[in-house]
Amino acid sequence: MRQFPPDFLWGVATSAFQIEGATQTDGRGESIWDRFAATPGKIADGTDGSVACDHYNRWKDDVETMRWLGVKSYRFSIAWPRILPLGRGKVNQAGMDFYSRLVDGLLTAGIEPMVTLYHWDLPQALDDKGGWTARDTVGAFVEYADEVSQVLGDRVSKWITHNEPWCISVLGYGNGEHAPGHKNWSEALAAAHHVLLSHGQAVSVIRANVKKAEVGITLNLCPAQPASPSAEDQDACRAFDGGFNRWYLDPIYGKGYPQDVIADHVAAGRIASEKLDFVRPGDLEAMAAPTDFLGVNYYSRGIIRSDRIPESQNAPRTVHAEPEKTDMDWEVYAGALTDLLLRLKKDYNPKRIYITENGAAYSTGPDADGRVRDTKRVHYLRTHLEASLDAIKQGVPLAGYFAWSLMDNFEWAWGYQKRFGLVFVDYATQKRIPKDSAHLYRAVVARNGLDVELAA
Ligand code: IFM
Repeated sequence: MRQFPPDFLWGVATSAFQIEGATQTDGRGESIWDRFAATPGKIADGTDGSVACDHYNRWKDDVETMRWLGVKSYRFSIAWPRILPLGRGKVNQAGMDFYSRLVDGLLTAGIEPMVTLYHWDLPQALDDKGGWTARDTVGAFVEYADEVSQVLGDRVSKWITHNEPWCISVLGYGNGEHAPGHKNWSEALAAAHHVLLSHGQAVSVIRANVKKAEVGITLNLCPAQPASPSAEDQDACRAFDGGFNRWYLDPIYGKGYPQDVIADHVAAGRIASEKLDFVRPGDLEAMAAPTDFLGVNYYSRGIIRSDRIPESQNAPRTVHAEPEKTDMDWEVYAGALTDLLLRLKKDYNPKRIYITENGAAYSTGPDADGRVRDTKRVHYLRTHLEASLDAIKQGVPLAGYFAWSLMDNFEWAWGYQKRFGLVFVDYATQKRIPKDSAHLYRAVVARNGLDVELAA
């Protein structure tokens, strides 16, 4: 019997910019992703988020799809520029009303809302003043969190401050693949610090506005394994894990920034000295505000090979990637999810964990009979759910799983080329078609377990 605990929270996840469209409707302000997507060459297929899945207008149908799926919860994000078009100041009532209606619609359908406050769409007006590299943005975020939680807090108890600080800082400010597209490592570190600080400061503000608040943050984590037992590979693996995982986990759980990674940054010339000049007295304590859960986004593992020595001088590889890769070129390897969850319990002991994202990009579309046979996603889903169950059986306080994503959507710098949805979206007609993976997920949720079969 491969059953999940009785109160396991089954959900699906999306984010505002990836699905809503209507970027110029009802007083919404410009976001860094509108500006970035409008810059030639930034989005692989030259598209933008102006229509996306037209969820702003079709949200009722999308809630119906979720009701059909049987999920108990829906994780979505609020577009900051809909609430505060200039980042701070006067609230745009029409924007707030949209989310208020969505929350009511979900509750009527028996689906619990889980709100992410920041999933990357920073108001452009704040970027004009330095974005996340500016300490002022911390205060702006806390004001925004206050406004939203005051209004929705009577109906929403689960709050995620930020989605994936690594992506916000490294992709946004370090390598420039995401908005706002800067390429400066010291900016990336300052941005990460301000994101984590704003998280810590927002926690108490949300708690003050929400009676039974459950507050957390979502990190994208990538478990790493050295490609061989060589000292070089082991050190490269330490550094990768440090920069990707520990840099965010350690401060949130009160351990401060990892010293070994600070030394790596200095050695690489990313910062001038080990004194992080963006850290002020009290910051580390604020960032470590106790939370109710950790949100984990897991997609794949890293097999780490040192680039410090030539391949011929390194030890032969002993860890090899599985042949199956998703359309993102990410290895399909579910075992690392169990390992990751066990490690989180051992090293950080979060009260609760939700897998707030997990999924796979495959471009499978409808066959002639209209059915979307996304067998590879079905396999991905099954194996990762097995891996989640393994972790629960070994004592990890995993309380829920949110499939990424409810439907195909705007995959950032890739545009609409990568499809992560359980539901297929025909962008020309906005028709939604549940894929085989949606049928599987529906069966799993209904049974609260994995002993389910799909019709051939
Ligand atoms: O689509 C993204 C999402 O916005 C954040 N986590 C990873 C997903 C897939 O790349």
